[in-house]
Amino acid sequence: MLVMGILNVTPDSFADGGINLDANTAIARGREMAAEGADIIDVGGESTRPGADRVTPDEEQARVIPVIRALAEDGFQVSIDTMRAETARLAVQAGATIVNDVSGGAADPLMLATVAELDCTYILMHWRGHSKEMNSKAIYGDVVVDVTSEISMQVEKALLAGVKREKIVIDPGIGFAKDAEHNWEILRRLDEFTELGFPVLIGHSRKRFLGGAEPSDREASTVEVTKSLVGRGIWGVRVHGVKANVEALSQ
Ligand code: PMM
Repeated sequence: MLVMGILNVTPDSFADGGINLDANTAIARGREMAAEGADIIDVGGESTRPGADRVTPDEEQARVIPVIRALAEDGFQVSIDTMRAETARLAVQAGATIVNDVSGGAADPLMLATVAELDCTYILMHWRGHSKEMNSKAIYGDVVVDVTSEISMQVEKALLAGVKREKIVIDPGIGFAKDAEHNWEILRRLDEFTELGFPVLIGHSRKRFLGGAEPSDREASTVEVTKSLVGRGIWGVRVHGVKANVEALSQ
């Protein structure tokens, strides 16, 4: 299972408090995560925590591009966590090889065609709306049936736009328009996601459904969930605490 280290270059990410806002601090943390065993460094400049405001494209790009360039020059595999086609393009030009789009192509009408043109790996996450509105959209019949079918619809759109099937990774979007019970149900029934035939990424790290008042209280439960994914055909996990999760996977 691959470990993707989260490098949020934001002042307001819910789980790491924006400690990486300065480019040099972020680059140093990215190098540290690689040394701890991260296979991919996921660089993001816009917080997607529930209720967060959007940042402008200029601000997002100013945050992430120097960090991506430095880490890619070091030879690390870098992904760009963005919903914007233009940010994705600049990131890939700066050396990123993966576009991680939490909106699965739904936020920016140019995203899927841009990814097709860039010919990079595309992480297509399940999403129902921006941070301000997503909590009100956590309404499902059967959450796994609904989420897998909505992912499949976005996959179809990606393929129609020219994204190659073998470039697509899917992600159920833990915590995005989902309440705690929805997240646990998804984690119990992951085989229904792997059966879709794409690599599956899981981003559970330090999220609210794990319990605990503060994100830092959720590290032990994050590691427990990571361990529970072993042997279930999962492609990768997206985590803040690279060292603890890598250690857990090597036991
Ligand atoms: N979660 C967040 C941000 N980006 N990307 C993917 N593919 N999957 C996720 O679950 C995901 C993501 C929000 O968490 P953060 O604020 O800790 O980065």
